[in-house]
Amino acid sequence: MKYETPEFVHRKGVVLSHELVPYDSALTFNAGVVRRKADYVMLFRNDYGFCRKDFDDFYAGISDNTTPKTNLGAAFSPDGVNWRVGEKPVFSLSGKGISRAYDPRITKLEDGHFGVCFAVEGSAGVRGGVAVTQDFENFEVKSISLPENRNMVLFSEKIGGEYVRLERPFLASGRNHSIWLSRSPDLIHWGRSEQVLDARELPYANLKIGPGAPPVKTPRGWLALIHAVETQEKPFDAWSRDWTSCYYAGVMLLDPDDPAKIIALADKPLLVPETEYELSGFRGGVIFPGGLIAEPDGTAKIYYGAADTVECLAEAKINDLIEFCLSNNIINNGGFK
Ligand code: M1P
Repeated sequence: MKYETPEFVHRKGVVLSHELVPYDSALTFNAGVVRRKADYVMLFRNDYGFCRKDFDDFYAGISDNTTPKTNLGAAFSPDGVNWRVGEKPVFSLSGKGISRAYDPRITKLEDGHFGVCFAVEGSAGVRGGVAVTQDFENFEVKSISLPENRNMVLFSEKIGGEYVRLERPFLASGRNHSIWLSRSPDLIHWGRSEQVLDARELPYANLKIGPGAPPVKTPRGWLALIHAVETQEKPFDAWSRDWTSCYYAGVMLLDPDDPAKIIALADKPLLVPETEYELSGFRGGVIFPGGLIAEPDGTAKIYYGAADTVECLAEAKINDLIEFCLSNNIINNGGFK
């Protein structure tokens, strides 16, 4: 690998896999996580209805069952490490040109509700949705964007009196998809969009980037995880044999009052696929961060999907994440802003 995970990031391993799910499940990954008063809640992407053998059969010309069905499951934990999955899936969308919803991210909002962002796939392409819930059983969908957009994350506070989200529209060129910020008075109508980061400005991306977990407020600004995609020459060990996209997790600090402005952005990734469970699976080489929890003792819990197959946890000190952004900052080093 061209990059290495820095030493201050400590992997805790896989925290959720399909074996823990009491309903049809093949892959459990790309979760959003939030801490409540007495426990932690995770919404995870649950792909089902196919398995590795279907891909082997596909390459042997005897099956074409390579498209999963997807729903979202909920899991609960007393400590953020040990998880119990609820009895049935809690969220799915289909109909009106939508075939499935996936990649949830959760934000605790100021009014006590939880904002849930997700992507939907369908006949018109990929779109980004925003819902709210109080109990993780009933969800009110507030808005679903125009195609082509996804990887939405909500900020936990209104800024300048408005809800704010990061998102990742697709460019018509098919490359260099970049991170944007939009604002809303009501979680329904979104606009006043600004570009935050162009994929071409990030040294460890050569294809696309996207927002990761909902940003966490720190004394130095909003700490925001991203994912960045760099295509490699050699394919990873993946169910589909030609998978060459390497997904890193990265980190940046955004201005507390104007989060469309980056204060600091490290020139190298925060998490690099290195372990067996990150390097091989449905799509080997993928690290996809969707949850960042700031603990009272200064530890950050980083939740990420690995290889589009399992959900993992890594920990780091919040101060080390901030220092990593500041000391490797491409903005101060004659970067792009
Ligand atoms: O397979 C890797 C990831 O690909 C997409 O992410 P993005 O378009 O942001 O790079 C998503 O399908 C995601 O679910 C998946 O993990």
